[in-house]
Parts: sequence; structure tokens; C-alpha cells
Amino acid sequence: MKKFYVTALLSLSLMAANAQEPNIPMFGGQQNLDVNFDPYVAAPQGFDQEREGIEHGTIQLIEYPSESVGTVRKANVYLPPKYDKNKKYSVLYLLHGIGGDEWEWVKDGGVPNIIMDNLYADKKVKDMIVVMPNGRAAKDDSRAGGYGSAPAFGEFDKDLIGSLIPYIEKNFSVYTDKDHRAIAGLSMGGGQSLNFGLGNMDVFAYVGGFSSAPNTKPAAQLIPDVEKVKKENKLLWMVCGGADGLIYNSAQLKSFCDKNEVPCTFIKYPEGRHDFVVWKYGLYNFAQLIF
Ligand code: FER
Repeated sequence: MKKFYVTALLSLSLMAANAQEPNIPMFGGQQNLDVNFDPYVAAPQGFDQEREGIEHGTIQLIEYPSESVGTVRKANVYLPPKYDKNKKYSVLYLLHGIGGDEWEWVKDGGVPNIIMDNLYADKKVKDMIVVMPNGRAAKDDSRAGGYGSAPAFGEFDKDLIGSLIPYIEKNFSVYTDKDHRAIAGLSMGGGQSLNFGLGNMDVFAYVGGFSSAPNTKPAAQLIPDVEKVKKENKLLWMVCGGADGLIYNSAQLKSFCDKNEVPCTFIKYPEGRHDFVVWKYGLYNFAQLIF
């Protein structure tokens, strides 16, 4: 029988709200994860460094009316180099953590534009735009909400599917079917991606969770129908730091998938903590596997 040990202490130590993502430690020896990890292959040097002599994409802040929240909400959109309205693009929805907002990936060390520019230059990704919303679906969606805003993260699927996706599809030159839509995120955003992605397989064919938080549903709830996920999901991909106390959230899903022969990748980033070292690696790899 597989055993997972995660202390209540860990959650308690995280209750202090913080504008940055909390740095979540592993308490030595308290986790015994009996999980088959997929091989870790380091990202190449410079994957997250601005490179000279290549073309660059742009990031623009958009505002959209949210029916479920009842406010005008913000998101950042990365458009690749030479974005061309005569072409059609796939869409990656890229979500932030409990301490973040629509700026976290861009301003707090995720460098998604640099990672994507480099991948484009090397022809390692399909044509896609990257939408970075505010996943705290509340009238006050500021970072000040801290852990108290966890319920608002759980409500974001209504805004995402009901308002943001239709807005993106009306205002950008993108495909509108599930095979051209992916969802991934870090920590709370990783849990949202697993919950919303697997819960709406008619909307998202590709799902990624980076260091997913305790908002991740238990595997049996995420995958109530094993045959359906095998048929409809095209990618279920996870990464978590080996020194991240939240690794259990991903491990329980990976373990369920292995038992039920559901294709699922789970990489343990060696010594990785709860930070952008792991999340940049996540974006770099996930982006190459979608569409
Ligand atoms: C928790 C620990 C971590 C939790 C959320 C997090 C809602 C989220 C961390 C992050 O997004 O970085 O117990 O409960």
C-alpha cells in the first residue's frame, strides 16, 4: 500500500499571507512517496535568458467583462513574434499561485516571454498565444487576499470558461476547439489547471500542473471515468520540486494514473523548491508538448 505523510504543521506554517509565493520547505523524512517519477532532463543552459539576434513577442494587458464575477477583469496575453491575424493560433492558459495575479509570471521571475521567444526561435513550439489571467475570481482580486482568497480560486472556472475564453476567441486570431486549448499553472494555479482541465475535457485537451497546491482534488474525483480521460485528454503533465512539501498533491494523482493505466507524466525536479526554478522548467517543457 502506498503511504503518503504530510504534516498538518506544513499547512499551518503557510497560513501567513504573503505577496510572494510562500517558500514551502520539506520537513526531512516526513514524506515517503512511493511513486514512479518520469526522468528529469535538465533544460538547456540559457532557456530562460534573453537572447540577442532573435525576434521577440509582446505582452499586452487586456480587460474583459466577467459575467460570473460581475466586474471588468484583467489578463496578460503573450503574442509570439510576427503574430499574424491571418493565421490561427492555439491558446495556452497559464495560471499563477496564491500570492500572485495576472502579473506574477511576467514580473516575479517566470519570464514566460523569454522562454517562449527562445522556443519560437528554435522552432520547438507550435504557433500559440499564452493568456495569463487573474485566477482569483472575486470582486477584489488583489494579492492582498492571501490564503483567504482560496475559495475565489475555486470559482475561477466559471469566469474562465464563461467569459475569458469567449473574449480571447473574439479578439485574437485563435482556434476555438479543445484540441487547440491547454491549461497549466503553478501551485494554486496548478491545482486549478488539474481541477478545471480534467473537469472540462471538452474545453481543454492538454493539462499541466506545476507544484500543484492542496486545492488539487483527490485523483478519484479528478478522474471519475478512467476510460473517458484516456480517450479525451491528450496530455497530463506534472512537475514538482523534490524539496517541495506540496509534492503529495501531484504524487497522489500520478499514483492513481499508474494504477489505472492513464498516461501521465510526473517529473521530480531534483532538490527543487516551491519557486520559479521549477515553474520555468515546467513552462519550458509543457509548451513543447502541446498542440
Ligand atoms: C496550502 C498550501 C499552499 C494552500 C495553498 C497553497 C489553500 C498555495 C501555494 C501557492 O499557490 O504558492 O495549504 O491551501
